[in-house]
Amino acid sequence: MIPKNHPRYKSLLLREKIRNAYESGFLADTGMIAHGRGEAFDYLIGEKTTKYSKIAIDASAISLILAKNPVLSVNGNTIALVPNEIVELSKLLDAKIEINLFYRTEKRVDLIEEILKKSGANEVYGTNSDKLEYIDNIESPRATASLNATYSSDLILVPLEDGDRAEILKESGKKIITIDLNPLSRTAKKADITIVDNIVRVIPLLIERVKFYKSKDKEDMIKELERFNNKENLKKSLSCIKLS
Ligand code: PTJ
Repeated sequence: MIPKNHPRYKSLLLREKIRNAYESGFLADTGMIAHGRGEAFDYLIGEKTTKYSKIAIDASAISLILAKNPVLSVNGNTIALVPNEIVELSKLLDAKIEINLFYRTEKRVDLIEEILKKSGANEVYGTNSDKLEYIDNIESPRATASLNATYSSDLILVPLEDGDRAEILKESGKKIITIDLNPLSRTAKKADITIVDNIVRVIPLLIERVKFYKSKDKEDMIKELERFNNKENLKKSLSCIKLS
C-alpha cells in the first residue's frame, strides 16, 4: 500500500501496475527494465506534458482522424498501463487494435486479448487465431502483421518500441506515430510523428484532442498538419531534458 502523500506516489503506482502485469504473466520480464528507462527520461523532462508533446499530440489526433485504416499497435507495457484508454481511443477513431509483441508467446497474446476484451474491445487483431503475415527483414517475433490490420493499414500508432519495425513499416509506405519518453530511440528518430511523453499522460490527452478535432473542417486540419515538422519538434523535445 503506497501512502497518497508520498512524493513519488504517481510514479510508484505505475511501478505497481508494471509489477502486477508481470506477475499476471502478460508483461515481458524485460518490460520492467524498459519501464525503468522510461521513468528516467520522464524524471528529466519534469514528469509533465511539454509544449512540444502537445504539438505532436495535436498532429497525431489529426493524422488518426484523416487516416483510412488506422491501427493501434499494443505490447505488454502499453496494456499494463492504459488498456481502457486504448479501447476508448480505438472506438472514437474506429481504429483497429493489434497485439504485436517483441517477446511473443501464445500465453501472453491470449492474456492481452482477454484484457482488451474485458476493457470493451469488440475485435482484437494479431491474436493467436488471426491471419498473420510476417514482415520481411525483421528477425524478431515482432515481424507479425495482421492481414486485416497492420498489413493493410495506412497509419500505425507504435508506442513504447525501440527497434527497426517502425523504419521498415515506413519503407512500405505507412505513416508511423510513436510515443516514447526517449527522444533518442531508433523509433523516435524514424517516426513521422514522435510524442516524447509518458503514455499514461498521452492517451487521455489524445482522446481529448481527437474529440476536439473530429468536428473541425478537413481542409483546416490538413493545413495544420502541413505546418508540423517532426524533426524540429523532436529537437525541441530533446531540449526539454534538464540536466541541472
Ligand atoms: O511486450 P513486448 O514483448 O513487445 O516487449 C515490450 C518491450 C517494451 C519490453 C520491448 O518493446 C522493448 O524492449 O522495448 P525497448 O527497446 O526498451 O523500448 C521501449 C521504449 O519505451 C524505451 O525507449 C523507453 O524509454 C520507452 N518507455 C518506457 N516506458 C514508457 C516509455 N515511453 C513512454 N511512456 C512510458 N510509460
